[in-house]
Amino acid sequence: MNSPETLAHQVMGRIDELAAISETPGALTRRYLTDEHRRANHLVAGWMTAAGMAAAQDAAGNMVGRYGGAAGGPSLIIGSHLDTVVNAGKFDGMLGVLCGIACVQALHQSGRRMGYPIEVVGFADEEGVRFGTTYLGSRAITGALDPATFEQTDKDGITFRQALLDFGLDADRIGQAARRADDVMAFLELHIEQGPVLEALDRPAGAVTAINGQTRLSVTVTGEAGHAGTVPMASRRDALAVAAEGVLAVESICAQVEDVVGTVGILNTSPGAINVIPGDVNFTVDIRAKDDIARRDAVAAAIRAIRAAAEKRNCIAQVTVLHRAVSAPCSESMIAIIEKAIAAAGFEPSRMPSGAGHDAAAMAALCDVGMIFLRSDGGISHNPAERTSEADIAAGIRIMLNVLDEMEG
Ligand code: HGY
Ligand code: MN
Ligand code: MN
Repeated sequence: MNSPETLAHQVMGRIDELAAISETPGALTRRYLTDEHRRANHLVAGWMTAAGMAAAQDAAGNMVGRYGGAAGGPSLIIGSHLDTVVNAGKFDGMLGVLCGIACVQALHQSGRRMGYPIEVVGFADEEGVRFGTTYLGSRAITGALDPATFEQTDKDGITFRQALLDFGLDADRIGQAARRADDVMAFLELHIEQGPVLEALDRPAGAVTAINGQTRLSVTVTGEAGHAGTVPMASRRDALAVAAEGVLAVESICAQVEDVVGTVGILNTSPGAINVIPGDVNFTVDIRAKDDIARRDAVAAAIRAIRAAAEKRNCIAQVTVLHRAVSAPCSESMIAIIEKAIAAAGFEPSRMPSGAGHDAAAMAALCDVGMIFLRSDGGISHNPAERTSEADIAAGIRIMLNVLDEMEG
């Protein structure tokens, strides 16, 4: 059987191969239901097949590899996502899929079958960059897609429904991707930490306790475009001034509450000329917290502040909720198994919450979930400088193989 070190070296090469599949040359951006998504799925399907799995794309565009067990019964699903943010790092999501394939490859090479089937899933859309709402691939698997979601549009006005059709899929058949709880033993996700904790502890891996809840808003402010030189300040309806006050309100509201974070990631202003008062602005708000009440209070306060800023300037602010996910606990049994697996690999285990969202948060609606975090160099993520070392990847593979053994019971 290949050693974890050999497998980690192979994973590193595959990380680079996947990173080359991008909508933007020289930077990594791979959104849901694009040609790049199709190409990435094709590459991953080949690796799944080579690892002894039967690979197939499901009705939502997730790439699923199945490795039978010595007995039938519910399967352990190992997975993470293959889509990326804009100008992304190359480990976020992909590392978890590739480590899952590597572990099955190790079993296959030694002719070993676990007592349960294993499925490795490359989820099609975790970041939610294209349609604003996240976990579309994993929510298709849990059967939790709201019909209204299919009418959400991307920046070009293409609906999720149309994009599925363009990709060769059908919104009306996406239910075929859904799994029954009886068919799933548990879900395991290996993911980069995307934060500084493991590096500060000088540990390669940790067990995740819970995934923070998140609310994503789209805010449209309507004022009145006007001449920058002639409209008196007192009579302006400056939509960008409203948005600016809104951005600072999100920052100050979230900074006041422990464990609540808030971000305005996108802001578009129109008409966008140096000598024209902005008449229309659209911006997004992303607020997260471990505690769902604290998150909801912060969201309500931010919306109140944005509306007050609009009223003060005789503008209109429309707020749309793009996505809402409650915080998702990892199961105590999976946390304990992962801690044991980390210790068996020779490392000091640690437990930690996840400020980042993950498909595990969606899968928690279907089954017990567990997450292995791997150290992020410098705690950097959602940035091309994102990196996890080959040695830590080898540790992650060793830990994941230990988890598979522990799951034998
Ligand atoms: O936004 C997140 O937390 C994740 O990267 N989707
Ligand atoms: Mn991400
Ligand atoms: Mn991710």
